[in-house]
Amino acid sequence: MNNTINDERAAFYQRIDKHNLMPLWEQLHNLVPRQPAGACQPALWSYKTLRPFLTESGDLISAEEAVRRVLVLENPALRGTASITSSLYAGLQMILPGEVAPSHRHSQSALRFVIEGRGAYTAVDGERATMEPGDFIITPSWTWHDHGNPPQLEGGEPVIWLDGLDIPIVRFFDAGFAENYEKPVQPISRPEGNSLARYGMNLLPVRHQATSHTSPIFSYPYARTREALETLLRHEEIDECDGVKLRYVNPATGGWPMPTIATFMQVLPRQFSGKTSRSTDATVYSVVEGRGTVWIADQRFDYEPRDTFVVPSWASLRFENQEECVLFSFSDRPVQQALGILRESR
Ligand code: GTQ
Repeated sequence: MNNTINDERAAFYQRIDKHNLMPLWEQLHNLVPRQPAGACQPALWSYKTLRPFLTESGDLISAEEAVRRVLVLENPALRGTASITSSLYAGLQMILPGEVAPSHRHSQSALRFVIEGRGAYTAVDGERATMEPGDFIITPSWTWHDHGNPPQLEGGEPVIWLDGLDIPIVRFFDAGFAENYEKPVQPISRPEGNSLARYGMNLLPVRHQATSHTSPIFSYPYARTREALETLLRHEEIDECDGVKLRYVNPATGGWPMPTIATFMQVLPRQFSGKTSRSTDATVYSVVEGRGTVWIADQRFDYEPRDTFVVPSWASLRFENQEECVLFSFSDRPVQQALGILRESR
């Protein structure tokens, strides 16, 4: 009897399969899981291990030929998709003294988080920002951007940063466009520091109307972020999960710097034994200062400065460290908030 019905069902599935049909009841539990069940795995990329590969890539291809000389950090469970989480892309980009990564623009939003080296710049819509380690820089959707490392008198140094893009999100929507600028380097129309003076001093131009989805500031220097964290660490309550954690904002709206990617900076105090938290926005971390331990789901990772690690959606997360640690991070939180599906538990 049971066999008969199973055979009949199997035969039915085969017949409807030819018509591009499938029975929901065989898949319902996978399609509407009780809790997040994505493929994304916890992982850590040791900077010590991958730094020599960046040097090698510098001998193999120029920034001009590569357009962007990047080693993509692929989640071990998402190989072949250029994704570090289901929704986000991350890579380490290197630019050598004298090189230019030519100007282009695309629908995808990008962030740069500077890891190593000084003297390079990113130009965004007519203004340059010199890159210093720990700086957070945005290149919003459809803005012209090029990167350069002008030759210095003393020779200069390689500059390396973490790229975070919403490539998988834009790919999901099939909404991606891109074009190259007519020249490798875009013209400069405003002096460096102009947007920070206009929008980054707790002041706004008097008739400024916030009309854009993106922050009018495109460089958030580490020196200021670090000072804020230091002050709060000394005077404020420490969150038992996050230490002291701040989010980067669009100063004209209080919203996120870009509509698809949230960014954060946090300091974990000395002798910290954090409580467990979880959240549906899978998050990529870049270690700025200090060595420590992070528990992600049931895995332990020991990190040091410049390492990158990824925390999947709804994985339990717990920090433990002796030294004071500073961590930069980014996630798709603005998208989940806009859709009303963000969930956290602490
Ligand atoms: O710098 O414009 O890592 O377009 C991937 C795609 C960097 C960039 C990436 C890009 C860029």
